[in-house]
Formats: sequence, C-alpha cells, structure tokens
Amino acid sequence: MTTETINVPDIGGSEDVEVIEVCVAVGDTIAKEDSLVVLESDKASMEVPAPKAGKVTALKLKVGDKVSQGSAILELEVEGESAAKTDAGEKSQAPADKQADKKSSPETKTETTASKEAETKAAGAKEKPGKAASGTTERRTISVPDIGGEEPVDVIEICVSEGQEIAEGDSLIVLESDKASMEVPSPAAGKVLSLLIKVGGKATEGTPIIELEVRADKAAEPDSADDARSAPASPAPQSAVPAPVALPPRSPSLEAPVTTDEVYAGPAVRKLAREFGIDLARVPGHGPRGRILKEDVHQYVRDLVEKRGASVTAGAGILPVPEVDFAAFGEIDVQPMSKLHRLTATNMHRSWLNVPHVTQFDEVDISELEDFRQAMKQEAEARKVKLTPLPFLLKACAAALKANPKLNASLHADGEQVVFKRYVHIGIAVDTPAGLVVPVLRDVDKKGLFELAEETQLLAQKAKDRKLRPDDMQGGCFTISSLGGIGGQGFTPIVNTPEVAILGVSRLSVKPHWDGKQFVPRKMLPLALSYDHRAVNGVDGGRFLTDVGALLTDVRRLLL
Ligand code: CAO
Repeated sequence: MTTETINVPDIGGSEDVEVIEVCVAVGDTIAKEDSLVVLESDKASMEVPAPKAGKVTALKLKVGDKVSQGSAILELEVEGESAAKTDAGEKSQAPADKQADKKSSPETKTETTASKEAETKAAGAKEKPGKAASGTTERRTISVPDIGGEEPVDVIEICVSEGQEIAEGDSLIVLESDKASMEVPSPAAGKVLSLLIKVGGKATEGTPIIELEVRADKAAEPDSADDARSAPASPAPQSAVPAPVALPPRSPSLEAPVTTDEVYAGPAVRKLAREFGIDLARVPGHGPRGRILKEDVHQYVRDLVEKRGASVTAGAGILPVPEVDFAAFGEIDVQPMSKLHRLTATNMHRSWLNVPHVTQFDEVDISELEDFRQAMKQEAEARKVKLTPLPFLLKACAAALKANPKLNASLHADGEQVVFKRYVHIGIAVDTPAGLVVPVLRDVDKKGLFELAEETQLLAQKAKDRKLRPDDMQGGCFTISSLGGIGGQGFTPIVNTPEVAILGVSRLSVKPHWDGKQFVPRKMLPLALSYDHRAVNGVDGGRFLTDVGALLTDVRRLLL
C-alpha cells in the first residue's frame, strides 16, 4: 500500500484554471477513471479522471482554487504500487509515454513550454495552406484541432460569419459533446471566406471549419500558421496525456441548451447562463464583436432581479408568469397602468407574499340596525349626509378593536416586538377611476355616526377627485373594505400591511331565520375578517368578529 500524489494533467496548455467542483472527499474509495475534479477555463470545462483506483487520503485543492498542469489534486492510497507523482489521466498512456511524461513532468519547463506552443497551434492545427508571397494573401482551410477524442461532437455555435475579419484567437466555433463544451479559436487573423461547417453538424479532429484569407505578412509569422500547417495530425497538447476534456452531465439544466445559434459566448459563459436559467440570446454582449462575457451575464441577472423586485407581477423566488402574446388570439388594446394602479398592485402583492393570511367568515343579523338606519335617514338627509351601513361598521369595528387590542396592532419591523396602538384610526377602501385608495378616518371610537358618515363622504369624494393628501391615507390601524353597495356574498380581503386585519363587507340579503318557533325574514350581512396569522390567532379573530356581530345586531351596545 503506497500513497501517491495525483496531479493535474496536461490541460491543453491552459493555466490558472478554476476548480469548479471537487468530486471526491477524503476517505472516499474511488475507481479508476472516477472524476476527481472539474476545472473550467474561459474556453472549456473539463473533468479530471482518476488515473487509478485507491482511497483518497488528502485533498490538495478546493473549489475556487486556480490550478495548472502539475498542481496537486489529492493523495491517493494505492495498493501495491511504489509511491510516485501521477498526473491524473495518465492511465491511457503507453509505458513509453509514461516515461516521457516523467521526464517532462508538469514541474519541468520543457513540457510547459511545449504545451504553450501547442496551445497556440491547437486551434487550426490542421490547416493545409501553402505559403504566400509577401504583400499577397493566401487561402487556408482551418480545421478542428485535437479535441481530446475521436468521437464526433456537435457543432453548437458558429462564432464567425462569411466576410468577417477576425483576429488570431477569436473563437470560430463551439463544440459540445455530452461531456464537454469547447471553443475552437482561430490560429490566425484574416478574413473568413467561407464557412465549411454548420450548427447541428458533427466534427472531429480535422473537420474543416472555415476558409480563411490570411495576409502573407501574417502568414509568414512563425509559430502560427507555418508551424500549424506542418504540424502532424496528432497535435502536441494532448500527446502526453489522456483526453483531458470531459464534463459529464451533472444535471439536466447543464445539459439543456438554453441559447440560440446566434449567441456569441464561450462555454464558461454558457454554463453560467444555464446555472442562472437565463437565455443567453437575451443578454447583451460587451466583449469584442459583441461577445457575451461573464460580467454581462451577472449584470443581466442583477438587472432582472431589480426589475422583478419592482415589477408588480413578480414575487421573491417565484417563477414569473410566462409572457403571452395575447395579440396572437385576437384584437387587443394595451394601456399603461396608472401610477396608483401600479402602487396598489405592488402593495397587494407585497402583502400577499409577506402575510400568512387567514380569513374568517360570519353572517350578522342587522335587521334592527337597518330599521334604525331607515328611521334615521330623514335626519341624515337634513344634515346632508348619507347614512349607509358603513358608519355603523366603523363604530362597531372601533369598539371591537379596543376590546381586542391584538387586532389594533402592528408587527415591529425588527420582528421581535408588537406595536399596540392606543388610537383607533380606520381606513376605508375607496374605489376611484384611478384605482383603489384607502383614506383614514381618525379616532373613530370618539366620533358619532353622523360625523363618521359625513367624514366618509368627504374622504370618498376627495379620493374620487384625486385630492387626498398623503396624510389622509396614513396612520390606519385597521381597514374596512365594503362591497355592500355593489354586491356579492363574500370575498377574502388582503390585509393592508402594516395593519394586521381587514374586514370585508358584502351585500346584505334577507334570509329565513329560525326563531325557535318559526322562520322569520332577517337581514343578514356577510362579513369576512382577514388577518395576519403572525399577529392574530384564530381565537382573537373569532372574538373580534363575534364582538363586531354583537354590536351590529344590537346597535344599542355601541353606547356601552
Ligand atoms: N348591503 C346592502 N346595501 C349596502 C351595503 C351593504 N353591505 N353597503 C352599502 N349599501 C348600500 C348603501 O346603503 C347605498 O344604498 P342607498 O343609496 O339606498 O342608501 C348603496 O349601497 C351605495 O352605498 P355607497 O357605496 O355609496 O356607500 P358606502 O358608505 O356603503 O360606501 C365607499 C362608501 C366609499 C366605501 C364606497 O363608495 C366604495 O368606494 N366602495 C368600494 C370599496 C372597494 O373598492 N372595496 C374593494 C377593496 S379591495 O379591491
């Protein structure tokens, strides 16, 4: 039993590549070819497989570390072998190669240099041009270099177009197998004369990508075209190592392509986009020639979060409702929401998402209240007020709020205290052409029915005339939303935060009521009390609603 250090193999010359995943832990017993780590450069994601089986005794890197060829990955306890430093993936090498590898191990300058040279050549290693005289141009076929395997892989993106001037190193195509995605950079600058490959096609080493017109002065430069042209079919970067590029599917989202053919972005950016679940086609690119950078993706996500935070249709962590092209189904008329509408929608949504709502229902016999109200109508008219059931509801709620202080409260912003209010200000929901507003009547408990009727009318009128001042709508402890003048048998109102309860009033109806001897017609008023269950328990809500019912059933109690 010996312990070996497993190192990062030749990764195509890339240096300071980020470790994005460590696939094993200390104590793990791993099999040969098990994934050890996943590395990601701005060009490709690659998995490093175990060169042999064994037990992991120590990890030498962690997620976020930058590694290059030769960086230690882990220590592996291996049965029956002498201790050595082993490049991960060494397993597929022939013994002779292994020997060579040791000589030009990652620590040695020779191989590092070789790799760098190889990297320069890697893209377009299969060009087959001829030399051109100075001042002239030459036509070259740029082909797929060694991509670490013989299996044909998918062409998922063409990054250039015919007629385009490109620089050396610009991405030509993006290839993707079920294990990895990788970019193929151009080995030379020039003009793209023709595309020899298309999206959806398959490519292996040697598959022609483009015809490139290269200026002779550039063509004559050493280390680029010439070397590449004369390079043998088996390119240098992977010659001493097994296939380094292999990213196995880690999740369906990683596999699922979310981008379109037009997207100009590298694999790392594509991966990032997949992680965020965004469509790269929507992301504006700010790299050279509009290439999408990681920063672009981050900015796009930041903008999206901000936009969604401000949007009335989005909720924290909740998938937005998909956009629908309504015009596809018939004629439509799109109008902007008023500011008030947007504000109301935002408030409603915030309350809906923040408050655990409970709604309790009751039906209250207000026959005697109605008799009294009818009896008072003339007097009310003389005072130029309209005595609807609303002032009675205001009075009853004020009394019930005083009797049930938990509903006349707000949760403190610190989440640790409750603010009980010694005043009773009640808001009334008023429907206006511009939207819903909630003016607040102050000290309802101290006011009489006519005064409340008059004030309600005034505030409702101000609301409809859009003359409410901000302070007319502040300081509410509780809200009444009355749809009694409109109809309906009941509804579940949304708490007007930071208040903790709201009463929804529907239209009264005459119903048969058993009085012990016979059925008698009674005027029944449907009530619905919604409350914030963090502040109000069912018992509190039930007591409050019962109190309101008792006060409305026998209005004399309002005097007590
Ligand atoms: N059952 C039966 N009739 C009722 C009733 C009830 N619960 N409540 C009111 N009515 C009657 C009134 O008595 C009045 O009839 P008369 O003219 O014969 O007396 C008629 O309905 C209209 O009343 P109103 O709506 O003008 O007056 P109000 O005091 O009941 O309400 C106000 C005033 C400002 C609250 C109301 O005009 C309003 O805007 N309601 C809409 C509130 C709203 O939008 N709520 C929803 C919020 S959540 O989306």
